[in-house]
Amino acid sequence: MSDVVLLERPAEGVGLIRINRPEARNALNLEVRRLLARHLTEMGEDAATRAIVLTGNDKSFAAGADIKEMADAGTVEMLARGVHRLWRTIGACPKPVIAAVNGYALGGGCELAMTCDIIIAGESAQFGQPEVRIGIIPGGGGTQRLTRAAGKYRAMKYVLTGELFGARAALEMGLASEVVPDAEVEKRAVELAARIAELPPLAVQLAKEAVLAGMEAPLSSALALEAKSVQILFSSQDQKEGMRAFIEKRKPKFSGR
Ligand code: DAK
Repeated sequence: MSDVVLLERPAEGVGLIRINRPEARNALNLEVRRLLARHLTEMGEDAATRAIVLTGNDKSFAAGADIKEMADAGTVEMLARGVHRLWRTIGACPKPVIAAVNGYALGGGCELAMTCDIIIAGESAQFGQPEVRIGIIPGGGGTQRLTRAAGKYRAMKYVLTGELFGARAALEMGLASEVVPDAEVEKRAVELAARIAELPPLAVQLAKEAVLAGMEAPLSSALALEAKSVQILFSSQDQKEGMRAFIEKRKPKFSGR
């Protein structure tokens, strides 16, 4: 069994996926990407997993795609590897995914963090899209997701120069959700995931869907989607339970139905 990606269950309802190639600063080779796609798909289908934490180690979340693995590849080979499909699988996980970032999140590593829904960064984390320095451009969503998070002028600065930026800058430009001391990154991510795991899963899933689908739609369509989603939730048991519990001043018991 390969151990380049490890699975843990740090709290009730929380699955943790750990990238484990410390000798390569957690560079994302094909094996790691395939395992990430597989585990995220499986956790997405597993009723006992309500929220997911994706992390690396204290030196690196992920230093990007594995340069050694792709340095000699041609276009046909890159197409055949289907890396873009793996990225889509990762982004399509229906459950909330929280990136717990310590150390480097560069290139494909920064893009991986940006496919997550929440980013918790350690104070000394370093983000960046340095691909231009090695003759390519971001290929896992960096030109688009960084621009949507940070705006054209900041994104352009980093995509065109390949310069790295720290956790505070990431927070300030809307890329990180929170910055915490390095030693607390994983704990904080698990704490947030555990809190989400206690909430009614259908509402959580539709909330994620509405935010993501809405980002790609005109405002009127996005608002219509949001309205339909909230209407649909009125046929769930958890909506009845949540509202009754509020009125009866007790803790709700959600069933996921
Ligand atoms: N790939 C392969 N090996 C890497 C690596 C990487 N991205 N990053 C680090 N390593 C390896 C180093 O080669 C070194 O290996 P040995 O020499 O010990 O064998 C080991 O990890 C330790 O690295 P350093 O000695 O360099 O460690 P430092 O702490 O001094 O520096 C660093 C850490 C992360 C700042 C530095 O290693 C670095 O700059 N790494 C490269 C960062 C980078 O350029 N990342 C972008 C990669 S390109 C696509 C979609 C997406 C992509 C491509 C295609 N399609 C849809 C087709 C994505 C592309 C990328 O991400």
